[in-house]
Amino acid sequence: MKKIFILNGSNLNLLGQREPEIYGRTTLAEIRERCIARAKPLGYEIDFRQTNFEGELVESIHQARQEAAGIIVNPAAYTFTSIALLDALKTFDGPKIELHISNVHARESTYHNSLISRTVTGILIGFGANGYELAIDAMGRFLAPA
Ligand code: CA2
Repeated sequence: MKKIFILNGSNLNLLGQREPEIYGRTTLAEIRERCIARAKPLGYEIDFRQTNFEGELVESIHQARQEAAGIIVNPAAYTFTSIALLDALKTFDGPKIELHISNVHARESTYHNSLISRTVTGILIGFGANGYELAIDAMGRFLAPA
C-alpha cells in the first residue's frame, strides 16, 4: 500500500487542550484516527507524526524520500522560520501539501510569510481539523489524477 506521511510541528500535541477558539476542540490523536480512516478506502497508508524539534521534521522528510508517495505537512511555527525545512522539502519529488488549521492570513502578520509555500504543490488553510481529511482527498487526486 502506498504511504502518505503527515507531519506536524511544534505545539500541535496540545490541540484540543488550549486555544480552542483558534484551533478547535479536536485532539491530534482524533485527527490521526480520522486520517487513517479517510485514507484506507483510497488505498493509502498513513504515517502520522508530531514533533517539537525542527531536526526531527527534517529527518522525517528524508525518510519520506524513501517511503512516501506524498507529504502533508503542518510545520506550525517552523513554517515561518525554517530554511532547513524548506531545503528538505525541496528534495522530495512527490506531491507536498502545506496545511494550516487556522486561517493564518486572518491573523497577525507574524503568521503571513510561509517559507515553505514556494516548494509545495498545494496549500490548505483555515479548514480547521477537517483540513487534514481534505488534504488526503487532494493528495489522492495529485497521486492518481482522474
Ligand atoms: O493553524 C495552524 O495549523 C498553524 O500551523 C498552527 C501553529 C501556528 O504557528 C501556525 O501559524 C498556524 C501553532 C500551533 C500551536 O498549536 C497549539 C495547539 C493548541 C494550543 C496552543 C497551540
